[in-house]
Amino acid sequence: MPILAAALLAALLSSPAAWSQGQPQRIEIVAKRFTYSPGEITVKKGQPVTLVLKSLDVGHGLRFRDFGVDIKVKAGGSNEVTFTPDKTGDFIGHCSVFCGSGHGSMTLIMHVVA
Ligand SMILES: [Cu+2]
Repeated sequence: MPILAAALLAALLSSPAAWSQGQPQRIEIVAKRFTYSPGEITVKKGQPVTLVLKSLDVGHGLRFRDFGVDIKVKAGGSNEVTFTPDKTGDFIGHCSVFCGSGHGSMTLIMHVVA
């Protein structure tokens, strides 16, 4: 039954579980004065992750010094970066574009788990 076997293989390869293994985990983060939503994310060490940052108002950024990550978005725009966390722990990301009075306290927590 070669045709049945081929169909079975095709179904397996196109299943979401098989597909997701080769793809970076994708996390959308919405920024607006002076918060991120969600305010906390969890990623896995050694697994590529794509952070998609969108701004609902002015220009914002998101920087994780520990991972050399710095995404910047223009007002109302979006941008993304892909990286692979190489250590576990809790890391605080800061807004990297001055956006007003609450800019200094605009943070996002990233948990990197094993
Ligand atoms: Cu800011």
